[in-house]
Amino acid sequence: MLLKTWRWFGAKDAVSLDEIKQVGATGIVTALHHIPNGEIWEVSEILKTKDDIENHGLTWEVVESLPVSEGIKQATADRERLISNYCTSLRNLGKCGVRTVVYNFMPVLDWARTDLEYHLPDGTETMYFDFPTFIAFDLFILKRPDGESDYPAHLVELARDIASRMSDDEAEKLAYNIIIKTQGFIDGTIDGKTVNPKQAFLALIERYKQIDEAQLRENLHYFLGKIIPVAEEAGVRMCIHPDDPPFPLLGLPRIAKTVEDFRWILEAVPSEHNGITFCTGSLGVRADNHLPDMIREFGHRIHFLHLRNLKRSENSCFYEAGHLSGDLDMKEIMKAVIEEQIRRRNEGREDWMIPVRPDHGLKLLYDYSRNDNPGYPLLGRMRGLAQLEGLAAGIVGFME
Ligand code: DNO
Repeated sequence: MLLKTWRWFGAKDAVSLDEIKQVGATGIVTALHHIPNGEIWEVSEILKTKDDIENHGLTWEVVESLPVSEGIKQATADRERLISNYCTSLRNLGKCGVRTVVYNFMPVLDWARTDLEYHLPDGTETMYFDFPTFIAFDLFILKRPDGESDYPAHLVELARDIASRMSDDEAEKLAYNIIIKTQGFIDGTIDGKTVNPKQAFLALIERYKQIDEAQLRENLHYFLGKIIPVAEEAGVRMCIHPDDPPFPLLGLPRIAKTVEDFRWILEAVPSEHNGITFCTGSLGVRADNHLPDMIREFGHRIHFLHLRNLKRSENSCFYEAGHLSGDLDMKEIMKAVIEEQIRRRNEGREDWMIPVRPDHGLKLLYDYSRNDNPGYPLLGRMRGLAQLEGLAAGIVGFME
């Protein structure tokens, strides 16, 4: 009852396709990471990756991600060219039979964590987002001008105190983790090759001075208006990834974080091809996002699932917990997913199985001697996948 997938970062990934087969996944989630953002994914390049995957007895289920260039998010003069390239890539993916495509519309920064090596009492390691520490990075390390008014006053005071106690090395490490380490490998706007990354990052943020939530929504609407008809023709399902974390950072607008946001996105272009990547770990940071209800409401437009758990604490802080521990009720989430799949199957929908990947994982055992990307340890994800598979099997068993 689960279409089990696994994120693979291509030839550079320390986990090989042969190994992925052993963890029990049948589908691959990947992207053409070697092609710079904004350029066309040619059929020949898509086929190279697809053939490689299929030669290992696996299928390329999902593209994560076909990145949306900053020029599209900001609606610069270059936007038409960038959208036209995006549409060509979608047509090419459709021709090659790769039919589910993830993207996000987060300005400048994709996901954010402040500690990539947070130790849990059982000896495993995970990632932490500490909001005051993030604010310390923004206001006192990056020194973004006029940033204080973007955060509640009591958090700014906490941040000031954190910054005053941080050594230069700690401050540099924090900036490196936020700007580069968590971004480079997922095709973020800044990677290890950028000269003076802090300055480049500030310059990018500065470009959003005139862009508030309403304007960013308009830019997303424009983008969807152009690409969804192409996705329909190409037989490709688009699925937007939620903001992670689901609230504004760095004074930048974020528009994919709440039930209202997703209602707006789905209604903006009412097509099955305009869908969602339902990421429980992103959405679940907000206690006001009731995830099983959201699955029931948006189910027919959910084309991809990222399942993971987290533990929240005060001041909007959280860490990533094991897949079945933490504050999210994974069994209710899984039950809602299975019910949606059954509903689809009864309707005769060909895509009744929603690809699911264990999103992130705890670092454990042999993972410590490996060098996997942050959040993507081999064994931790394998344990997550096994837990999710067992949970699904149990739920289905009780339904029959
Ligand atoms: C991080 C990921 C995100 C995600 C993108 C999708 O681990 O969940 O980087 O891939 O936001 O576009």
